[in-house]
Amino acid sequence: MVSEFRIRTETESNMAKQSGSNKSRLYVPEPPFRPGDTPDYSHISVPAAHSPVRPDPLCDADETRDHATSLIRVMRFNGETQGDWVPGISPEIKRTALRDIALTRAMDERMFTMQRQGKMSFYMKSTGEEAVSVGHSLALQDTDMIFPTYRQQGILINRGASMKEMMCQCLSNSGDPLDGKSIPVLYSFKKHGFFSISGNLGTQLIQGVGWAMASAYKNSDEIASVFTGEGATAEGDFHYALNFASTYRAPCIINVVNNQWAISSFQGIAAGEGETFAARGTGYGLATLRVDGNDVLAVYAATEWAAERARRGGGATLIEHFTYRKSGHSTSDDPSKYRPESEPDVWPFGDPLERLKTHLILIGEWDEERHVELLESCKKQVRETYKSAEAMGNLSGETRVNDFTMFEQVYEHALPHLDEQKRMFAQERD
Ligand SMILES: Cc1ncc(C[n+]2csc(CCOP(=O)(O)OP(=O)(O)O)c2C)c(N)n1
Repeated sequence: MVSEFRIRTETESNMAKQSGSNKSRLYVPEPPFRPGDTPDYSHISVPAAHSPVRPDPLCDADETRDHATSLIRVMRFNGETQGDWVPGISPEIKRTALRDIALTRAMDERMFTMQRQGKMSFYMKSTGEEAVSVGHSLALQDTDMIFPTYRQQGILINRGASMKEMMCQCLSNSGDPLDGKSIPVLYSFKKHGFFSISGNLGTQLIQGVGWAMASAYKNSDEIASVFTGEGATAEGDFHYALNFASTYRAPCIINVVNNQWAISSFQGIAAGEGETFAARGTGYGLATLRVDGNDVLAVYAATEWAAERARRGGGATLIEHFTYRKSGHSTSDDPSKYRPESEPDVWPFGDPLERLKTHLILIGEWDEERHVELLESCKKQVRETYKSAEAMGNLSGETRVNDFTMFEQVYEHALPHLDEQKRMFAQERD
């Protein structure tokens, strides 16, 4: 079954018409819109917040086949909730989600601006897709292990990681908890169950599934949650991970964050034009869910289902979070070169912060005044934290980094060639 929410391009149907020529032709997918085009997503049918039925979390994986091609939604655009995926969470938790999305966004904004001012070398925002990490994190236990990509800073915010330490790493200064061993944004927070982010895409997939297998071997009830962008599903690592997760019923959740773009390559380049990314899981016999990633309550509900399944011995679930990357890929990217500038504004699933705010106001648990105060307090917190982080140095000024840490902490025992390099380095410094 082909999803009604997939994005089929003009080129694809033209190619299909030409197939009568009996000659093979190389097909290179093209995104539906390029700079200068007026993006029009009216062909994507956005379902009212109806949801496919919520099966028992221990159902046969086969019962989730249709979930791989439909879309779990809880919140309608007018803020009403409906369907059997509505999570039973308190207004307090919903307000926590609102705050964490707003805080993540405020931090991203500030750090992007500071990179532009030369205070740090690099930064990556998660604007538009914050509900995926925040909603997901809220539905897990703190002891569950996260194997993230570089766009799940919302999980660190939700788990209460030190924003100052995150900022110090980005500033490459003396407060960097990793002593300069990882670049900005590629965080590692052992105490928050947040595995070291790798610059090499996809490595975390097999590591996360392996961790989950070990957890099951030890009869622990801790599960792993593994993330990838849709672009990196084109890598072998993704398929190895699915194969192992299915074979050994590893207690994990494999999250594909489909934000439509992998730098300048649209999702069709990772074979997103045909079947959904969720349907990759079906092929491996995994339970699969596809969720509106801009609907934080739907993300929460899907995660809660998959976590229960994993914890109770039902094995792994693949969740596709259908969302949109509003900002550039990173500070090194210029999205106006490959997509219309208005595309983020016309994306038909709205903005996650606005959608949750509308819902909370509708149920009488929020108002415009409190919302303005929230945004202001997030900005203030970020501003003040940044100030104290920058007091420990930045890239354009005195960083006060202890450069000798580059020789430490990687190997358990000293190595002669590193000792020699350290000695030469010290001589040059004198
Ligand atoms: C093995 C590997 N190949 C290529 C790259 C370069 N690269 C870094 S991010 C990226 C795009 C990834 O897109 P996606 O997986 O969709 O995640 P997103 O950035 O959209 O969150 C690419 C190609 C890399 N870092 N590692």
